[in-house]
Amino acid sequence: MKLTTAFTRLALGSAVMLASLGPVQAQEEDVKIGFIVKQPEQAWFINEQRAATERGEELGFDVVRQRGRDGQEVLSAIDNLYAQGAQGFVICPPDVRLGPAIMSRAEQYDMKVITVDDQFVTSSGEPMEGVPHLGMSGTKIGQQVGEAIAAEMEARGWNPEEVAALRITNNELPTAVERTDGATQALLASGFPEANIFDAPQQSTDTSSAFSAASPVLSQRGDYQHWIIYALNEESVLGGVRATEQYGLAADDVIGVGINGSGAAFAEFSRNNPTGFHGTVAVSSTMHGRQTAEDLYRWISEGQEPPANTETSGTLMTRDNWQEVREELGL
Ligand code: FCA
Repeated sequence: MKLTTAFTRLALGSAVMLASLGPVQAQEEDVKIGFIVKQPEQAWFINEQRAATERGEELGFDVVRQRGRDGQEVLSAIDNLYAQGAQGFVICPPDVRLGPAIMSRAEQYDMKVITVDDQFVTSSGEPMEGVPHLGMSGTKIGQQVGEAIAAEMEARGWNPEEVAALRITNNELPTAVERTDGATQALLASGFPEANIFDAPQQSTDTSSAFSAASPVLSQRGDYQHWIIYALNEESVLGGVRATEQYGLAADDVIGVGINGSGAAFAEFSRNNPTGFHGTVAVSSTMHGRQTAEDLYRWISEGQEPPANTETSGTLMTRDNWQEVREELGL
């Protein structure tokens, strides 16, 4: 294993050398693709990669699952894929601004690329044209989050003037901005006061970074007893909910609604005592994994170009219906 890695490193050391080696191409009919994700430990991505692999088994192509937590890891994953004879990869990048660098490496190797979940941006921050993308329709799904929170506030008889919103943000990621903006729009439309919305910017899109971002905001705004929480995903909302627990707020005083509908939410709904995590807008990570893998396979094997942009929708999942929705979305 070590030897292979060393050889790979050596062989892939320079582009010039590669050009003279020629592409390591597999037989036409042997399709192998990579599936690279930014957070391989997150339930969403575990499911997405698994679904891609299963689609490969059904249609007869190989899927190599890889992690790319930063630019360096992504580039070595691509080198590695090339060395294995892969003809392309699906990727959810750790930073969407890496798009141009990732594409230039892929083009060197003549590999086809599809982005999933997080779309590449150009150096001026525009979505990168020419790379097919499949992701959730962030604004709409965000609006569903805002509507679900507003409905639950009303059900609990809360006066919006006395409620604070913890908005966990990630401004580097356009889909995250769309989602939290969508939720904000829906809340404002329901009569929620803008002045009661407090930002907690997170460093990365996971529970621990959301927890760290949320804690200081809660202590700075100690005068509010009721809190609503939203973010780009349920992992981050859970970080916020855990912060309210640590701060000493009761579950009844908190309404958190996430996005994804993956293992993290199922674990929360399965607890005996409800927490402040009220619900999540579930999107089919299974479909994201299967569809992008299949699209790439057909592109490689049949020359059929995937749609430029596919937007997926979501369904609200709460403690009451999560098992049905899970089944419906094949999660
Ligand atoms: C982003 C988030 C993930 C998931 C995905 C669809 O990548 O970080 O949790 O929501 O979009």
